[in-house]
Amino acid sequence: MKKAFISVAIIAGVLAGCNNADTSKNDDTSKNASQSAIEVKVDIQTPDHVNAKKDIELVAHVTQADKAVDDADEVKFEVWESGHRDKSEILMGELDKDGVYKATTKFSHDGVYYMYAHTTARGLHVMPKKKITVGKPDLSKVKEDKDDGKMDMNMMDMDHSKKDEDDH
Ligand SMILES: [Cu+2]
Repeated sequence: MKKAFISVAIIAGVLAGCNNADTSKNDDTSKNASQSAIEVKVDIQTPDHVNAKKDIELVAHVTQADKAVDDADEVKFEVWESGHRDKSEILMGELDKDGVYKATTKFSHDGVYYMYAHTTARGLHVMPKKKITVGKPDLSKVKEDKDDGKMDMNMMDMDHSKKDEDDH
């Protein structure tokens, strides 16, 4: 019985997390999940400014009640250049230690980038977003980012009901 309930909580968490840009907002689905589980916090520790053509560590620190979470089901980094969410790159984070998950990437050119740390742990889905400036981009040429917090991928496409609301 317990196992079945946890699966439902995961699905609710995933849908709530990936369809709303602001995950701190409690809608009906996330409310159900949060009653059964203590909040999972994800702190992105990648610097705000990095250099192009260098190995950059994408780092997420996952905690629950101030304790490190070493058993996250998945920490998936999604990185894209501002205005090019359709060309985002996915990198799987691997546990380093003490709840710190890492992946290494390289930015080929200066620009404004965004990343999500899609984290599924303890039956919840949390996905903080962070802006990363690479080098010294010409800000007059940076495309505005139209990301609205939705994941464009396979299973996340299930929830079409939300789409209309979000676009207005
Ligand atoms: Cu997500």
